[in-house]
Amino acid sequence: MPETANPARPVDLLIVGAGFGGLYMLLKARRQGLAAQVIEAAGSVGGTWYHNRYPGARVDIESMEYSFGFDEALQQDWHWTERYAAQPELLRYANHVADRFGLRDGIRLNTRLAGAHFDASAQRWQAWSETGERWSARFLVLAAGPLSTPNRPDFPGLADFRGRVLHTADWPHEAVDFSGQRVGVIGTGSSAVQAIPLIAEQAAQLTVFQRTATYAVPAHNGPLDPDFEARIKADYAGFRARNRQMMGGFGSLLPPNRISALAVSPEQRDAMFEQRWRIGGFGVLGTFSDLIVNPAANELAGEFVRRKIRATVHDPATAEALCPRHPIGCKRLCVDTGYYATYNRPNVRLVDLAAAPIEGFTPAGLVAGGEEHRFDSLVLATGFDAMTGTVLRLDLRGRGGERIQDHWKAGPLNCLGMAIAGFPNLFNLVGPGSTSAFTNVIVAIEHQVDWIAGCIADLDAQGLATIEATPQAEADYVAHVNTVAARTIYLNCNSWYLGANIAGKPRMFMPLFGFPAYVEKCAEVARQGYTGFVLG
Ligand code: N01
Repeated sequence: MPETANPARPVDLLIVGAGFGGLYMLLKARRQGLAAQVIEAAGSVGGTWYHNRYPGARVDIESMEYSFGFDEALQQDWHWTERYAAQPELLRYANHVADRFGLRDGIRLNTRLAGAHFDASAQRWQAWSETGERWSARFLVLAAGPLSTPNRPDFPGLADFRGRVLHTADWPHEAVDFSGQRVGVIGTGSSAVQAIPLIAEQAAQLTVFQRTATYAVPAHNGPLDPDFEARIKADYAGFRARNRQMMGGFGSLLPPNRISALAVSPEQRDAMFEQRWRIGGFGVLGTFSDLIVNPAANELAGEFVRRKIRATVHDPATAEALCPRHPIGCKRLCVDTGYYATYNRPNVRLVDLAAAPIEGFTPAGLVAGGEEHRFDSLVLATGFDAMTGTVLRLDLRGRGGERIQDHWKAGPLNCLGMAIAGFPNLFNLVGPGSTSAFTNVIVAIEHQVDWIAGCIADLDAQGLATIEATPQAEADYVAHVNTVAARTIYLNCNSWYLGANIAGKPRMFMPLFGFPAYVEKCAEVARQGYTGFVLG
């Protein structure tokens, strides 16, 4: 810990990050009479929706679901303009929440946490920022987001490229104008799928560099239907409660799906896929009960989407290159507006890196498969060092000075997707082991924040100072996450869920599938007096 002249400010909770997680944690802590401080590296609240400003950035869960449910007046008063809200509206919503609940005076902006050490004698976290502020906190809540450290692959020669380089997750605040430009996009995940159709409309020429083809289902976005809004608002609490019973914490309005894809005729199957395709969004993956657990059923869904791609994309070679071969849903499904059709434009070209890998950059562009591709601007849509990247950049040390980098050497060990053995009184919000990646993340955040607040209240009621997961509980929990994943198709491809998108990252399946069972598990641990934890 660096020596600074600044005295450490004592707080009950130091909360890192002012996205949806940090905002709700601050509100909850204050309502419980705790002194809490949020620190945020960015210049405003909003987290993900502050940084990800690329063209087309919007949520892929319906706005009426992707919003806080903890306050009836908030959810009644707020009006979303579109079925899937765009980034500016989501950022306005985060700011509205900060203002409505008077949170701003508890948030220190432009303040990046540098490190935190657990002081076992004082039973407190001693934390400091890159700008020298210090805090002494009973509890440390990391709410920095599972997708907050952009992945910038180490392409040979990239520094030689003379054009502009942008990253979707770190997009400039001023408008970027691609008019008349030749643009290259590397990556075809969710960010790229949203950005590509809009960049293609503006740029003179767009070249997309694809390493793995992606499955995208239509969003059918549009203005929010006022009748639908009124219907939801007539019983918003009931709607939220029904969504919490769903595997992903959303989607309770979709038609029931209790049958196997293998139990119906091909004609019936296609009709049912088609029905979901017309509704749009992630519901396509829930057309049948077994698409995520049975590879044969999954293959039928994958083939349905491949047929859609072939029917949409005119050039047969491009269509074939766009057809994914891994199980659908194994990498996060993308929700699109005109993604595949964009490849019919005369100014768009797809380069299949599987056939022609990137060899290196030149001042004018990049060389792939022996051909030089020239462009004025390059967009890296290469994703994130997900779930661990942000935490592993900290100087975080637990009991006995153990470094998080050592504790997580073989992968991000955790208990209940929140706690880490040897790191008492630390809660990692929507991190490894949580259901965040498979859940409407706001629902996941609300659940974890409520659990953490309840845990602190229980400790305070009993006059206890610390809570710490045991190494055994941690090992058991990580085994549980992996056992659940092994019953699904999620281990059958290279995804960021597995850490497989980052060279050298330990391969460990990080998110837990199944929100309702997770909620029940957390509740049971608390009910039984925090089994798997040592209270001190
Ligand atoms: O990132 P990604 P993202 N050379 O990791 C490619 C959420 N999100 O920012 O598949 C060449 O999905 C990589 O290729 P491959 C959502 O949870 C939500 O798009 O690894 N290519 C892939 O094509 C999502 O899952 C929303 O072979 C390289 C792409 O870059 C998560 O964020 C919108 C490469 C990265 O795709 C991440 O999405 C956006 C290399 N060295 C994001 N390295 C919505 O709510 C990587 N790639 C709508």
